[in-house]
Amino acid sequence: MNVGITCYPTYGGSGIVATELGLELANRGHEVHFITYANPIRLDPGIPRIHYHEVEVSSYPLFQYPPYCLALASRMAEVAEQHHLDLLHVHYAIPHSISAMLAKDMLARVRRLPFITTLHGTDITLVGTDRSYFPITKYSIEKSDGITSISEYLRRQTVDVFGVRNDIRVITNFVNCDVYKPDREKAMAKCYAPAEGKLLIHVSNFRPVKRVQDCVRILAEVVKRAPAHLLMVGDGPERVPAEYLARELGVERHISFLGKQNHVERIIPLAHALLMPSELESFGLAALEGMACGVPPVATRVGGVPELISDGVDGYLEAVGDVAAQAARVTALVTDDELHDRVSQAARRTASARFCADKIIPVYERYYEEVVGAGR
Ligand code: GMT
Repeated sequence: MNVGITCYPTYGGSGIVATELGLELANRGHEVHFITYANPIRLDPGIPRIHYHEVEVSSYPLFQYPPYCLALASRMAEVAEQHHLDLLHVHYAIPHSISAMLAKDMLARVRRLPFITTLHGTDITLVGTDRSYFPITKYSIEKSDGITSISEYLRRQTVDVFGVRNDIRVITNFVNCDVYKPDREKAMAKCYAPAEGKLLIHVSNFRPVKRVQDCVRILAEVVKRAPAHLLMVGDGPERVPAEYLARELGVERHISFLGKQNHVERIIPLAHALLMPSELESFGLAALEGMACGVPPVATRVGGVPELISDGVDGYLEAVGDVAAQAARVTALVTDDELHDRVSQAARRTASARFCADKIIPVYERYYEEVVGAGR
């Protein structure tokens, strides 16, 4: 198939899922056209069957807000016509599905161009419920030829909040289990924490919803009982407050802020536990990446996370903001090798059995066939 994919190309779960999906589809012989305003961060250039079309938004003194949504729609229509796209697959409803809808209308006289919208979470739970975006988000969902959601939780939320009647297909996040894999020796860990015991890791876009400061508080509790060092991977508005808190709690030498990293699959396997203390996660891709690497996640019982983690089996779920409980779980994992091995192996098993790319990508392919076939 010829597939057009649009996503936010910067750091964020939806862009990562879209990029990994495109790479997996290209590996399986599809022609994949990314239509975005920048090269998606995990997309290394020069991969066969991957094409990149940049969306340029020209500014003009009259445009206080350059109309990205329209520039994207024009580019989508152009690419679809030139490269005979079978469908557009947009990630994150706002504004991508509206642009796809316009592109579809623009081509309607020439050919059918169905589009699928994948809902990732904040497009529904935060942005979409903002009154100014609510009607257009609802409309874009209703107009999509196919809708997927990354968890059952998000599917229910979408139906409850927007009252839409579309069939919303749950297709979960996935991970490439050959790329994300355990490293039992963890030999490179000492490059990050020479003499400071086990590594902990947090990976996110450092937005308030991630409760990044809880990671610092958890680390501060853990180091009272066992030597540990926390790697903070990513960047965003909560980074500076977290750095400040680390100094305030006197634990700054036990934490490294690594910023944005393109190859987290090389760093995650070095850790003994992954911290995900989020206020909300519709799925929790970072936890899945940790599990595939045999790194047990210590997370919060929110949104779609219980669909991924079985508490006490392949990771832990605690209440949002309960730093003491999360710190106790992490302390147990870094001090009890037998417990760590058991949870680590179960985490890898869950990732392999339910969320590996080779299980999920065929589900997307079948859905593409269904949506494209519906118009024949
Ligand atoms: O919160 C993020 O990491 C960004 C956000 C996005 O849409 O870019 O992530 C959402 O999509 C991820 C990939 O599908 C999910 O794994 C995250 O759980 C979800 N984030 C939230 O729901 C807060």
